[in-house]
Amino acid sequence: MAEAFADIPKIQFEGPESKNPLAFKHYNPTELVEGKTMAEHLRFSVAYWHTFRNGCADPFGGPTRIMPWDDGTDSVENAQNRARVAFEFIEKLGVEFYCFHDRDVAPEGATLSESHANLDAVAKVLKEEQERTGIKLLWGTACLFANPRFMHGASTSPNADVFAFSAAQVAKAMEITHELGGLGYVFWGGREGYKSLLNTDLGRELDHMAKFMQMAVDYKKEIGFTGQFYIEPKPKEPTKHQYDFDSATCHGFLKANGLDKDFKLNIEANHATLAGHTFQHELEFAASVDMLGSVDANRGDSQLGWDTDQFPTDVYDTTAAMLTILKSGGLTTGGLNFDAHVARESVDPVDLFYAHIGGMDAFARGLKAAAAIRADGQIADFVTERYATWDTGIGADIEAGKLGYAELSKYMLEKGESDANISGRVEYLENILNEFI
Ligand code: XUL
Ligand code: CO
Repeated sequence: MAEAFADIPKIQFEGPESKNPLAFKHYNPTELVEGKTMAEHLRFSVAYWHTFRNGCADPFGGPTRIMPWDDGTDSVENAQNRARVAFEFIEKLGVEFYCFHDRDVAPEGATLSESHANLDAVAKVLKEEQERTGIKLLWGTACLFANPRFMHGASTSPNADVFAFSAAQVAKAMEITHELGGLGYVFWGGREGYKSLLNTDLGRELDHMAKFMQMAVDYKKEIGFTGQFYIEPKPKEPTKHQYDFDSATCHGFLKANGLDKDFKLNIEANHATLAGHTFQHELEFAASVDMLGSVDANRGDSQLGWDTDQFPTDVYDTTAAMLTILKSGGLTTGGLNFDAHVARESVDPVDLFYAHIGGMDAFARGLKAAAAIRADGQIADFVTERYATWDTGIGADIEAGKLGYAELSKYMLEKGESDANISGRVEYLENILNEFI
């Protein structure tokens, strides 16, 4: 097969002084940071759907991207060829992982069994390419949102047959993920939500979603798949309200249904901002309940307010994210998956390289800055000091569960007034952060 990116060399680290746009300035895969290589920390992944299936159509116009390797048909042969091109790209970029939905790697057939057969035929090529290159599958997932059958939802559809279809589709996607040695499997609730409460039995839909997840956990055991399950929170889009609104909502849902030990969260930056949170807030909450699993690395646009899925280039954001990731012990089964697409006007194949290089360098800078902030220790020391009243005396006794309202009333009535508060020093801390960026 002729190379699709013949005139593009393998991307190398050339350092901050380099002016070569096809080189890394900060991402040096073998450089050690806090005792691990950058590659081990960052675990980058290419998202198949955006990088190889998204022609960048928008509500006002059709696709613009130039993809000379794609014959524009829905044939299995085209899908297999595209898979080979994808691996050529990922290999040249020097990324270790990729992620896919069943329907972006292989065309949907006229029947479910035809779709299964198409997926098998493409998975065969994916496996060959994984073996040839050493590139690994970070996670697989199923597309339960594009086909009109999912117009009311998948597991939360009012149509029980659609629930059954979704289960069959996820079962197959999970089998293929297992077959390809996938490290995880993601549930993003596509159309699991509602457009109008006038036609929705919300409680019943949530029960159905819980049943669906329980069946997935059972099936995982049945087929011997040991990868990590993730839920990917998102508050809205395509529906008005998505049931997996944010990290806290997903945690509550999983906990309420006894599923919290079976899932971690896949936090997406742009989904966080759609929920009215920062990216770091979502990571920090997930970490606080031991559910920080993986990351869909992208960014939104503060002026647009929808899921623009842009490549991450904001070093403040990547620094904040890496601070939380390092603090929580790092990514283990998960990675930084670029769930991002090039701008509609960035039409050339080479733009795919610029986009990913930029994202990788932005996270490498974030990693270095976060490690330097941690080594400096001023911010962490400040936080420790801020909570010092909990380390001894009354605070330690409350944390240990030794006291109740009666004892605390007695304590405070005797004391008369609480000790003075100390300053939160927000600007002082922001200034320290800026020293490292
Ligand atoms: C949608 C989204 C998905 C998931 C996988 O907003 O982020 O691509 O990451 O289904
Ligand atoms: Co995503």
